Amino acid sequence: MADENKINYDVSSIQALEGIDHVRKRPGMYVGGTDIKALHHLVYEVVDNAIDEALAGVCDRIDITIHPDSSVTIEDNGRGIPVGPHPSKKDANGNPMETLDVVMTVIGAGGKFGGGGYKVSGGLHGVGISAVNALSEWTITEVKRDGKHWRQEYRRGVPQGSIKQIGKVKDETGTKQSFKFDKQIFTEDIDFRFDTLVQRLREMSFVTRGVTIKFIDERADREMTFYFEGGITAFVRYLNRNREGLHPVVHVEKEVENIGVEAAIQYTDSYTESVYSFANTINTIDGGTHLTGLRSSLTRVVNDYARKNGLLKDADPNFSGDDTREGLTAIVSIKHPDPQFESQTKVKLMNPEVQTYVTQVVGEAFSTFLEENPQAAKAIIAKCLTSARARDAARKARDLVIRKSALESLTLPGKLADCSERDSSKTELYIVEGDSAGGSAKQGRDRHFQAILPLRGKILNTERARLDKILGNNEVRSLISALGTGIGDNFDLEGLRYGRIIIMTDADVDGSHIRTLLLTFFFRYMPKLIDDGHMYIAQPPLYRVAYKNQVKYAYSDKEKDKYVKEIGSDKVGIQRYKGLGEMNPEQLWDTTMNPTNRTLLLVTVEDAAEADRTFDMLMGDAVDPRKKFIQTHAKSVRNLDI
Ligand code: 0RA
Repeated sequence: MADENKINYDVSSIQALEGIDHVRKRPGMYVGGTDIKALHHLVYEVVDNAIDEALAGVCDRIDITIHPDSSVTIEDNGRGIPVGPHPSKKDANGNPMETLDVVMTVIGAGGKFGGGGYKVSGGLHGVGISAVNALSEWTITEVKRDGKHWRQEYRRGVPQGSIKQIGKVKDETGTKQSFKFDKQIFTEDIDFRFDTLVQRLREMSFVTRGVTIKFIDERADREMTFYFEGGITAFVRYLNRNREGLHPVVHVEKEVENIGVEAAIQYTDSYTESVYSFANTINTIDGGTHLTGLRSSLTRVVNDYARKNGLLKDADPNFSGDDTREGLTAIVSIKHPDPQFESQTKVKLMNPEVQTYVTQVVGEAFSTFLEENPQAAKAIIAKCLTSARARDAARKARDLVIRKSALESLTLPGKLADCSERDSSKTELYIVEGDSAGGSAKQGRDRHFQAILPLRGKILNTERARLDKILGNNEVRSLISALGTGIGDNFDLEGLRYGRIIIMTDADVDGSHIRTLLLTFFFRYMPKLIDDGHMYIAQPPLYRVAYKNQVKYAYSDKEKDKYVKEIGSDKVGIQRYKGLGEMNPEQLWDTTMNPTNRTLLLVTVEDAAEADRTFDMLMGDAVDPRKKFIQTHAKSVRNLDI
């Protein structure tokens, strides 16, 4: 009997160690890899657990701090991770394992036991804080619970001795988790990005009402606090801060069959749709049943109202979904005890009942709003009418352009310096800002497979303009005919003439603006190019560090400092490249275009919502936030991951 137990005991602790080992060997299975996205995942995992406490109504503060050494502390005032002997898990000696150690080290045990309620951590990510612990060089966990203050330390997932009481507390409770990501795992030169975390934390606080999230970045001495009394209504106001609302935000919140449904809706004067969906505070970027429910109910309600009030005549067709979504800003946020997602990474909600409930709740609230606010209803429907007409006009204009560009594709744009290779899997198109850089690129390139298209000035501001206008723009037209794919609904990847499309702009404010404009254009009208991995951003060096006949190019300040140190600061000549135009053709080839030396940044729509909002901010009417954004980003352009 005793022997039998002994075997079981060993199994428990060995399981923990094997689990940790497995996470460290296969981080991809737990946090999606070892890239910058995976790195941020570590923070989200712990924050998700704290958010769960907030959703359970037992936590209203979460403080996140990035320290100068890039270790992170996440502190909440939730119930605290349970402390004391675990009811079933035993250690190698047959003694019960410490519960805190179980939560922190047993993979898959990190979740909360029983309890019901809404969860983020159990729902989507669910890898548990043990995975974060396993991928950290060290972790320090402090818990305040039952009047006691506890502390435990881990190294690469392994507990360092037993948990210690380090003090007493009055009635405070909570968890404080500090960890330093392990450079043995995250071997790339990556670090947390303030803006990425801000984005996520802001969203979480919008959809978790009543929680104050404070984010401190000690690396750069900046901090932000998020608290939105108004919840998602405030979220909509925030998204519309540069737009004109046609009516006050419509808000509805209801619980149906234990599922929380909340939506906030406002039509604006803009031409874009900004609709975001959340399930248990997770931004479901691929939408799902909650989003479908929201959209279909709005289209139905608007059509019903327009018919009933004679705003659509018998002869008029119904508004299409697109017509009723132009200028729409809306959030739908659901809280579900058992959310089903399409897969771990593709964030799409699948629960079918959610669509029914959202359609019901939103439909009822929005039709009541229209009935009670005829002025607003009129404005919304007028907007839908204009957009239906514009869409019609745009379709005609587009057909015309497409017919024309079929002819034009025989006559490629004059400023395109094409390559001789015809196999598109081997060819590259450099889109270059300005004529002088374009000249250097034309001379420096390998004309066998590299084509150059210089663009003059800034292309049209695509966010504010309609498709028909955009298509009329000369710069955009030459871009479209050079690519050969067509555009919008008529986009056809088959026609693509270049396997790689590389945006090459200066590393300054103007350059970053032009790059964003181009990305907006591709994001909105040729998203498949991004999805299929055809879009790249060239990485020209920032410095030339020279000593005698030794020359090195540095792509970051850090790298420049390294070279200067290697050679000796008194001897080197440093040239800072302010623009591509300062490089001669040979230098441009060596540093930025030669496939054997260059680095290209693949453009991925990792987070379409983030990209979209970045574009919104950059393209909106308000100049101030735009300036600020470009300036704070000008330096970190190399890390651009939209
Ligand atoms: C397990 C069980 C319970 C809470 C937690 C874990 C918990 C984990 C984290 C991670 C960060 N902050 C956290 N706060 C709580 C439930 C505790 C109970 O039922 O009292």
